[in-house]
Amino acid sequence: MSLTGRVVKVLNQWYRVETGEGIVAARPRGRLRRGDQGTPVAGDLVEVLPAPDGTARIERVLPRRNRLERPPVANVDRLLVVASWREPEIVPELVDRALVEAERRRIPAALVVNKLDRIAGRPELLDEARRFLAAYRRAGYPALFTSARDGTGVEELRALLEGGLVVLAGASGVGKSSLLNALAPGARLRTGALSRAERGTHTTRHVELLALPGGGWVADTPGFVRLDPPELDEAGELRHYFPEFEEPAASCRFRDCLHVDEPGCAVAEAVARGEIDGGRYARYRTLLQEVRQAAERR
Ligand SMILES: Nc1nc2c(ncn2[C@@H]2O[C@H](COP(=O)(O)OP(=O)(O)O)[C@@H](O)[C@H]2O)c(=O)[nH]1
Ligand SMILES: [Mg+2]
Ligand SMILES: [Zn+2]
Repeated sequence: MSLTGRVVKVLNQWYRVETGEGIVAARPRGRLRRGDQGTPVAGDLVEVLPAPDGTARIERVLPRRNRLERPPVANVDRLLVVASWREPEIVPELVDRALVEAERRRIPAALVVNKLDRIAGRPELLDEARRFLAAYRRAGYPALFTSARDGTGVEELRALLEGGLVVLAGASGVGKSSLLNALAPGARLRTGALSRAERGTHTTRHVELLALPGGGWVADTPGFVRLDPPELDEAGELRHYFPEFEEPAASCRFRDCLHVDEPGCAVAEAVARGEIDGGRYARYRTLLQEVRQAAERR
């Protein structure tokens, strides 16, 4: 009799599947590897058939709600973009690129600026960081400060991650593993120095989901070090991945307005009035150009 479970770890050809009756080591049956969904990835819901030797065979990968490519994780409930304001210094472009990735894959996202303790005593930096977070809140993203060091915001973050499958993304050194250790004290993830997974080059398929104490799963990832523009089929798609543009865009003079220099652009007007954050808008324009240039090269 087959069971349904979730792939929580992928290592070479073996998959660890949490079935509700415990975790089994499973391998896909041969045909599946060329099947519609391709090979299973972490987060996949699968049907497994237990074998007499205690292992199991993956019979079928259930349809995916969504899928991230890097890291390969399916059925993601939230992409948590983690940054720090200092040490390392914030890179807004990375934040926006990660959010664009979430939007195009229809994954709800949220933003954390960690290491609050580093700037808490410096009003000018704190102000800047507050304004930065506020822009994302206005765009509709939950956005909060945390400090993995002193615990600020960790309970709020826990509430935000409730129950689902969360993928953390962010540059190396911002405190992803530290935050996970604060959320799941049993996890004892390596922090500080680059972990082996971060240095390795053959680790793209090696993803592990950690169980959160209150339920749910989280994937600590080697970080989004990618600065390349998203590979969109069409550059015009990009405007749909900045949620704060949506409402004003309905009033643009041209229906296919890209919100760059078109006359009667209601998005540009909203930026001029301060209703849309100027930094986000500027980064949209830069990213749009990059996406266009990348499309021309292809
Ligand atoms: N001051 C301070 N340091 C932190 C905080 N979170 C993490 N760190 C430190 O930043 C470094 C990188 O953290 P780590 O969790 O490995 O980052 P990751 O690469 O994103 O997983 C480590 O030395 C941590 O101790 C924080 O909230 N405040
Ligand atoms: Mg880490
Ligand atoms: Zn427009």
